[in-house]
Amino acid sequence: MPDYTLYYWSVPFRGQFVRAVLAWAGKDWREAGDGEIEKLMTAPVETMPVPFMGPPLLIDHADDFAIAEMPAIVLYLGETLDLMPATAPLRALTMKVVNDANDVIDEITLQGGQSMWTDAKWREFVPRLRKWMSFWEETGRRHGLTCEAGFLLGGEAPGIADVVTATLWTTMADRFSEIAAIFDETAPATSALVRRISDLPALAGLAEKARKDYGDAYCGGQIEAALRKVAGG
Ligand SMILES: N[C@@H](CCC(=O)N[C@@H](CS)C(=O)NCC(=O)O)C(=O)O
Repeated sequence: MPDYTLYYWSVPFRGQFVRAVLAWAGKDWREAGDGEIEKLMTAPVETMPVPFMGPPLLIDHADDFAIAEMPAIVLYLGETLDLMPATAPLRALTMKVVNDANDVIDEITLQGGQSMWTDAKWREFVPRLRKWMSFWEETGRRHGLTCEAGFLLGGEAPGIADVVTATLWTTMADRFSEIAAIFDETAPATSALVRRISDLPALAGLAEKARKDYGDAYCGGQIEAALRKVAGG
């Protein structure tokens, strides 16, 4: 049996960050699937492996430990699999990038579809999206990232910040042509970085599996359909 069970819907979206860290670390995991997730979400809180509102939720069977909230899961994997940077500032920056990524996907889906995109709303949002993208470009610039080489937080090898960055932007850009164009123009060095990182075998294999398992799906539901209309399918 694999070491981990991941509870996340059959779409990439927020769960893909956890899948990417697991894949990058060379770990196997079982996907619980939509039915089990629904069952767990509606179970009494006292019986949940960890109190949670919505997935992702990860169970580490070897440690008999369960954790929810995407950044907390990534931190747990980073700590236990020895993937976090060596210094406190770089560890804090790593988690800042993970939390920024979580904020971006909330904003791109209007907080999980609480309202729907219209052309006007999207046009109004694009400067803010560019501002988000520029955070990655500026963070990379401050750590020596160029279009040709380097990593988001410097160093000699990719870290969790790079894996999460690549997952955030390639998953989105590969599915929404307008976002891809804005990203290439606004954040060229980050765009080059995410292509380099996504080409690493573990992440390339995961992206291929997502295509096979989920097709073109990004976050699913009506909000994905609305996003496709404004941001290109
Ligand atoms: N802050 C949580 C958000 C969790 C969340 O919103 N999960 C979504 C899927 S991405 C869900 O299915 N939520 C169901 C619900 O909140 O009822 C995290 O970062 O993990």
